[in-house]
Amino acid sequence: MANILVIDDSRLIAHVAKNMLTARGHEVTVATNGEEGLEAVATIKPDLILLDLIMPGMDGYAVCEKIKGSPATADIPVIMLTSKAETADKVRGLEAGASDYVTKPFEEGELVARVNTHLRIKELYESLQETNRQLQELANRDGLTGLYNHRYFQDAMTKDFQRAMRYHESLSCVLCDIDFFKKFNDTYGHQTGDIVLSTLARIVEDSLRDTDLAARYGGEEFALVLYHTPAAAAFMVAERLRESVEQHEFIANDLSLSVTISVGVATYPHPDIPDHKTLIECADKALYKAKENGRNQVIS
Ligand code: GH3
Ligand code: MG
Ligand code: MG
Ligand code: MG
Repeated sequence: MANILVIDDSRLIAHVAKNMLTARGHEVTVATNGEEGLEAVATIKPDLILLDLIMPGMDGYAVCEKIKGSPATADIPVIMLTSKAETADKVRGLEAGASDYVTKPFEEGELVARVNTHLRIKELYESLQETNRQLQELANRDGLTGLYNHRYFQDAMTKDFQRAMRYHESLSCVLCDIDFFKKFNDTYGHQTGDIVLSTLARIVEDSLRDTDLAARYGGEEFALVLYHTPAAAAFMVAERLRESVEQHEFIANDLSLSVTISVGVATYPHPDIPDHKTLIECADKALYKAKENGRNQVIS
């Protein structure tokens, strides 16, 4: 079941709460002052905290503010334990970030019901966060190849260029374009073209370090961002990729097919490259030259 932390200076109260919740299958840890409570929060990362407000030393308000103030623990629901039914205490506790309160002495049914309610809310919240993460990831990806999409690439470039400038790091942009792909589609069909595109995406990924970024820049164009990579090293990565593609046997509909790519490389720092847009433009110009020079080659 759930991992619950009870923080109360009264051992009797803590014991009663522990018994009630253990009987319902929960795992319960007890801390008898604020400091000990915060330590337990950090080490056991409980699913829920029952927190006494009036304690000697660090009181419940201060403990609650600490828990809510740290991103690592802010989402753990806190239920206050208030001995007085005084509204002002409850309001202050809720304002400190508590989700709810239980008045002492406990009525077992109420304690258990409130605990379970907040565990359910937490679970729901976590599943929403997970869905949100998955949606975000999906929104960043290209459907056919699974690589990052154009928008994500542009956003990453904007940020990465800023960082490269600030920390004086080198940053390379590589643009690849399949040669005569229109003719390829016309000859073998669009579906076969799609198979080539997804296979090419895997070759591109395999040619990169985990930290680098690969995106589908356009229809049959791929973009790579190489971090901490000066021009000569970027040229080598691009040349190795060009060679891998040239040597790869693409299998589609029992046919063994081959394609080649032309590649343009640009690297920051460079006197003519003041921003990320120019970096991409330079890579694009280099790619254009590679096409003009006869394709299946890298120009930087
Ligand atoms: P070049 O060597 O100059 O790049 O010639 P190209 O034919 O590759 O260039 P062009 O830009 O004229 O054509 C790109 C082609 O890429 C057009 C289109 O049929 C194909 N293409 C773009 N997106 C997709 C896609 O998602 N799937 C498939 N199968 N083909 C695509
Ligand atoms: Mg107390
Ligand atoms: Mg193109
Ligand atoms: Mg092309």
